[in-house]
Amino acid sequence: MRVKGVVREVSMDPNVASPTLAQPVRIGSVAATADRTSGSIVSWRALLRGAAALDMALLLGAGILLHDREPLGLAVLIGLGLWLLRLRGGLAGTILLALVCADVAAFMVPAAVTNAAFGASMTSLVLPGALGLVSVTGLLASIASRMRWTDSALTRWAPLVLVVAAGLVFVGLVLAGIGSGQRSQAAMQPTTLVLAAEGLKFSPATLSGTSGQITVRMANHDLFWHTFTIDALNVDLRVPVGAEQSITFAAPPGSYTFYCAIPCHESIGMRGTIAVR
Ligand SMILES: [Cu+2]
Repeated sequence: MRVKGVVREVSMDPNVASPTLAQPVRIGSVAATADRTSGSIVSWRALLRGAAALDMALLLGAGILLHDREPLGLAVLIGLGLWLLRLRGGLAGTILLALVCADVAAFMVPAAVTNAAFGASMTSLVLPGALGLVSVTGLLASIASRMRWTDSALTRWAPLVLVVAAGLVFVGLVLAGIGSGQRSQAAMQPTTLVLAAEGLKFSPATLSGTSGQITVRMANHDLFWHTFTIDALNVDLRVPVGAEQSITFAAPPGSYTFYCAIPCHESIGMRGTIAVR
């Protein structure tokens, strides 16, 4: 018998075998009743779908606002994972979503912690924080749905947590949009060397200037803090998420290495040279 809606969902869901749904259900109204009497509003699978959908929306928003292709690519992968969830019991979708959630969480949780440690604004805490929270939720739900953990109080509160996270992120994105509009109107000094940090790289990675006072202005298009650091000249410019900062310093002629002092960033390529004539 082919029935739409909740029955199809429940019959595909590995949680039907869990103790909370002791009797296999085949008819719509019975399925709904059984789910409700189990005391949980959502199953782990539904939580995974919700977290993945929210993650996708956040990554799309971040990608569009920050003009960054990496979040957009991750959002597409999540869309693919959500589609794969509907096929053959959803194993491939669950695995793909778990991998993407783990990847996003691995970058965003440390980013939120680093941003907080550097005394970042609320704006630059909210997006990495929410992405980290939602991704950890998605990862947990993907594991729980395959391990057939009993739906519990965790799943009962998860929708509320996700809604609050989404609200915070929306406010953060609005503030970030307002901030970037204001920054683009700032006048630039004629002697300023301009560079950007994007995708964990400096662009350009080679700079040149004339000896004397040099001003470097750096824009950070990533979701983490970056620094422009030259040990030899005692230069350490810290640039928050989505912001622009500048620093002026005295430089005698020579070639200097600059790098990002955030842990691990230099080793994965955040370094460059500045030639002073
Ligand atoms: Cu960095």
